[in-house]
Amino acid sequence: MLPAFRRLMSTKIPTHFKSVVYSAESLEECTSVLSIQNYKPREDLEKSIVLRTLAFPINPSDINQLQGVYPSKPEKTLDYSTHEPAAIAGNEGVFEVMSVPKGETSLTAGDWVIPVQANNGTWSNYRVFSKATDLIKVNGLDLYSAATVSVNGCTAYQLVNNYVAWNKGSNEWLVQNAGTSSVSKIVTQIAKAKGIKTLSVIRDRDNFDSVAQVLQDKFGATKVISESQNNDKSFNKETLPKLLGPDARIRLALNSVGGKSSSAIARKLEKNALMLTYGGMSKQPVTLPTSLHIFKGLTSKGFWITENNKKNPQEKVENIKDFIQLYRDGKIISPKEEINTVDWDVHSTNDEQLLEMIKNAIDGTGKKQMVVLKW
Ligand code: COO
Ligand code: NAP
Repeated sequence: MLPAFRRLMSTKIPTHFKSVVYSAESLEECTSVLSIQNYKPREDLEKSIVLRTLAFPINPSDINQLQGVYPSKPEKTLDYSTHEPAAIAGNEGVFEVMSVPKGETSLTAGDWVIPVQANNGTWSNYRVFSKATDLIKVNGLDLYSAATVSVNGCTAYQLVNNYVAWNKGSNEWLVQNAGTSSVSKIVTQIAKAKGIKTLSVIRDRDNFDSVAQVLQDKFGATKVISESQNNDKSFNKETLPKLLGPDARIRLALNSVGGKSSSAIARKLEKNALMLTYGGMSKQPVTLPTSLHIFKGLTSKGFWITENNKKNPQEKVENIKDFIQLYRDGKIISPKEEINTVDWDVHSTNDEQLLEMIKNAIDGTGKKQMVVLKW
């Protein structure tokens, strides 16, 4: 951290900030609600924790907020030189501490931090916090892990750890759909570190074999199957037991897709097991076979990290500590290669270019999109 600290000694505290803001929402064209605002922060910067942004990902929930289909909403204010009350977009990102008020000893210039809670607005070059307890240090992670640990890292950590009392050394499995997602890749690595096997379902594709190979070799997925295999009852009866091996128990299903895919992963569970739904990428309702409820005692529950963090912020602090240790131990790798980065050069990117970049990133498909600020 020393070089960052030295650099910051010569960095001037800014007088104006630049943020990506929105006043209204739009389901049809969510990028149309965004604008770039330059404004003088209303806080007394001498008495505040001033942060500069290093990177922020664009998550499905950030898009949901702009679409107006997300129940957790930031407060809108007139603080950003807008005519209508507005909020800064984005819910996570990694920041570097530039300065702290006199007497603040828990943070030092150069520390890397993330906000404890969502809705703080992260799509901005600088942010200001009044309390160090609203921030968590993430020193020790690389840029890409630090920028995504808050939402996807903690989600994966809690999905694996909080619901099933796993028996280490047994042939115990979790099944998950959207096996290529950022969350699923972290789930896979955390599960592997705990000795839990993962059956990852991914959508059919021409390069299925190579994608499955990467999920197995790089992230440690135990087996990868396609959605057509997931939905094929004879595959489930004949092939799957051979893939799983003797005395296998599939104890947990993690659903972030919905529709038919959710029925098919639920059908693989043992009796009295649990399916957690944490996303709905297909935008189809979660459908579950009646018999699973009546005859197999299935429990279907929702999972929302935002709500969990509100109820128990200390748990997030603990999760991050463990996550950093797993990263240090090489059990979780950087998602760098899985991310499409977009550079925001704070010295040369103009407002029009920045807005265009952000809009393109929101519309981007394939890899996770992340904006990286070049200072
Ligand atoms: C969304 C969602 C997960 C909400 O899903 P729901 O199934 O609850 O959505 P509705 O029942 O309100 O859907 C009604 C209607 O709107 C339906 O169309 P019809 O079947 O033709 O009636 C939907 O397809 C459509 N709809 C719903 N959301 C959208 C939409 N059309 C276009 N765009 C959107 N967004 O399904 C969703 O956006 N899913 C993908 C992203 C996702 O998984 N979000 C989970 C957020 S939780 C999270 O990430 C937490 C992070 C901390 C919002
Ligand atoms: P991501 O890295 O962007 O990955 C998106 C995933 O969704 C990919 O696996 C992609 O599969 C799949 N997908 C895209 N469109 C799909 C469709 N129409 N049908 C089926 N699958 C589709 O996403 P992420 O950031 O990891 O987030 C994954 C999910 O977790 C999202 O639903 C997000 O909202 C949710 N989430 C929820 C919480 C919570 O607390 N509830 C927290 C974090 C994330 P392909 O490779 O086949 O394109």
